[in-house]
Amino acid sequence: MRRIPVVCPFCGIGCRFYIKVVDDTVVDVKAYKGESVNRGSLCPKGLTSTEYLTSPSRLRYPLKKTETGFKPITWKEALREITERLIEFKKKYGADVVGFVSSARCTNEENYVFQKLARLYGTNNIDNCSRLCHASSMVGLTRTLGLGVQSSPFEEILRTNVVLIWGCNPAETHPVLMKYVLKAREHGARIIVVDPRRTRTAQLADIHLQLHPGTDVALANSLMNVIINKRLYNTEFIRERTTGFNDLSIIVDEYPPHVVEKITGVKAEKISEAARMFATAGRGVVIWGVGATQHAYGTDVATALSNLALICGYIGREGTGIYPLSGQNNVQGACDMGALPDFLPGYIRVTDNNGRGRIAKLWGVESLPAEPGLTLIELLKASSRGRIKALYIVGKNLVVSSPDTHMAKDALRRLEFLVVQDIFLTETAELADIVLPAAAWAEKEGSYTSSERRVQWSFKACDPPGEAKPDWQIITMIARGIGLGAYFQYSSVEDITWEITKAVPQYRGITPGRLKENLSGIYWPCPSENHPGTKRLYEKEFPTNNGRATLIPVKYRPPAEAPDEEYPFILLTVRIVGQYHTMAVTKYSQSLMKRWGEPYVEINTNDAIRLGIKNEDYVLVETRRGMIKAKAKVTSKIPSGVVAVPIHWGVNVLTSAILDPHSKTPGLKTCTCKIRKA
Ligand SMILES: Nc1nc2c(c(=O)[nH]1)N[C@H]1C(S)=C(S)[C@@H](COP(=O)(O)OP(=O)(O)OC[C@H]3O[C@@H](n4cnc5c(=O)[nH]c(N)nc54)[C@H](O)[C@@H]3O)O[C@H]1N2
Ligand SMILES: Nc1nc2c(c(=O)[nH]1)N[C@H]1C(S)=C(S)[C@@H](COP(=O)(O)OP(=O)(O)OC[C@H]3O[C@@H](n4cnc5c(=O)[nH]c(N)nc54)[C@H](O)[C@@H]3O)O[C@H]1N2
Ligand code: SF4
Ligand SMILES: [Mo]
Repeated sequence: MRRIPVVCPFCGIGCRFYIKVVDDTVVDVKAYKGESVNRGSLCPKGLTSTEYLTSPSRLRYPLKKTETGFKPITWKEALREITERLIEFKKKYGADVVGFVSSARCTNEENYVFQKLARLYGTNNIDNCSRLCHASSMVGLTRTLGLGVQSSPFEEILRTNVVLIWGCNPAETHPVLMKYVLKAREHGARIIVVDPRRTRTAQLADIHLQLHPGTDVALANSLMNVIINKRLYNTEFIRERTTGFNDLSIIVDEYPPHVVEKITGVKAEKISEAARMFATAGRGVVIWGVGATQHAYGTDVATALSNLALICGYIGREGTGIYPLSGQNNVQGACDMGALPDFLPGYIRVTDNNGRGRIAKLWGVESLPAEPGLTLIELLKASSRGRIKALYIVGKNLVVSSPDTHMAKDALRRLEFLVVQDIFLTETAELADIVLPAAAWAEKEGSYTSSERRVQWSFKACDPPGEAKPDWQIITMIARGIGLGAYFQYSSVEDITWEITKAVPQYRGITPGRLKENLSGIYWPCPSENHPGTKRLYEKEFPTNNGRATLIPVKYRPPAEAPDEEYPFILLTVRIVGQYHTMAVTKYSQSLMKRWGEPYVEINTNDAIRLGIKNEDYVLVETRRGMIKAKAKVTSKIPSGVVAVPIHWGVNVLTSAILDPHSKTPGLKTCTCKIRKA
């Protein structure tokens, strides 16, 4: 029997566990009890994560689309076709007609080589799934703090006095983080939850601010209004470590609780009580999720939450911190590696001549493209218009996860050439000209970076099925095929990890050797090989020009779609603990499907009575873009006028592709709808 240490392939908490292998067969999963984030516990997804690996539906051979469907082809044929087409597009139209979509499910090394391929091919048209969740936080926090990441490790939560959880339901989505919150509560910390629904997380709160969807900026400003008017803020911190307090005070003055009660539906006294509880705790943390960020004003919400933490001085000290949770297991790493249209590895702007020059020199080329590329949804929109002619998508089920499925499918169908590299024949792969079979997490090795900035090595436990290969190998083969072989001389994953230590300043001391020895991982920034890594950021200064954080006031703007006579309800798209995103992999897990196998629509009890809908009746939910059918779950946990649908069963036929102007994140979280009995 062998016990192979791996990192969970699902969420950004980054749990560590062992896979037990007997005679090359995976037999069991066992949580790692050492100094990992999970210290012995795992959620249902982690526990069942090996089930889908052996599914007979796994992709085994490269596939080519023919008139009669897909036919298996050899790797040689697949590579020839892809590389010939890539060369042809560049010659005929220039490199910017091709887009690259990277995977937050792949390793740092794979994201690194993929963005390198895009850039050496000649374009910055590369993005990853952070665009759908995390980008608003990245942009909002970069403008306030200088860097868009989680400031502190989760263990800080154990030393805090108040936990503010905003637009996030960790009881379902980050169960291992929830353990930290519950422990903090045992030690006496207070919990405040901001969510339109009475979620499993909200049920544990001391105060639940059940706001109308989309009114977050008004509520955050009102909390600050109380904190400033009652002088509950941290004068010293504001004076020494921030700028912009006066401007902020002027704007939040427009949001007294009695005014904001009318916008948010939250009672004025409750706003004041929460503000007092938060600001007077001495130590506090703010955790937020995609209920805060997936809106056309998501960047403003992230900015407002950053302001709120700053005026209380809840950054850079023990028991404090901001936690813009990164969703997928390696979305943090994908961004760190520069799988972004505006940033090179290590958050160097593509427009920064010096920084770009340094990377070009490291890669041994004269120059690199200096124009920012298109973001994820912009790539789709440009495909619809014929401006993007080919896409190479790695590990992303874009057809199902993007807003407005009809638009997304149409965009992909219009492409002249689509390559999808995945572990299953997903809805997106079905539209491809060539499908490439990838090895899954346990079948390859490499590093992943969790929401904590904790970089961990995952070892190989078993072989991939058929002729599937690790993503980094496939990407390297394609690079060689288009004449970039000299820049992709990697014979192992470690060769790439070493290059990352040179390209990404924050990873300088994070060598493959250290990663393999330290199963508990290393936190970036880690400037040298003897540096232990940095758990808590901003203790002395912020990475801004003047070392201070900037308080940037933001104003409330009403949601893009307001309920009207035709579409009187607000639809929320939410997650449940036992399913993951588009179900691309979880639908092959029998244990999860048995318990969490069916979609539903949460509807308020009074609304249901009014519409003649009983629990478990089939209902139709319709928006301006599409319709779904599912069973009703009649409940008082959701307010009247709001319905909620789990995202996992193709919810995006309903949603809209409206984008936040700053982060280009789509408003996936809410839109208006109507509902009736089927
Ligand atoms: N089981 C499971 N876990 C996951 C995932 C999964 O698919 N399944 N995905 C992972 C990924 S990639 C991510 S990004 C995270 C996301 O993790 P979460 O952010 O926790 O995910 P959601 O359930 O989508 O949204 C959180 C909450 O936002 C609330 N909400 C909706 N609209 C609003 C609003 O206008 N304002 C406020 N304040 N709240 C609102 C919803 O009611 C919901 O309870 O989860 C990760 N973990
Ligand atoms: N309406 C609505 N829509 C949403 C959201 C929402 O809250 N509401 N949430 C958004 C968010 S936060 C996110 S993160 C996205 C998620 O969107 P996606 O990333 O598209 O969702 P997944 O289903 O996780 O797809 C990941 C794909 O990677 C493949 N894969 C897994 N491992 C590997 C590997 O090692 N190699 C390769 N090549 N492929 C692999 C899987 O088979 C799957 O096809 O959804 C977004 N969509
Ligand atoms: S909490 Fe996240 S990382 Fe941990 S076991 Fe569950 S899905 Fe995996
Ligand atoms: Mo996400």
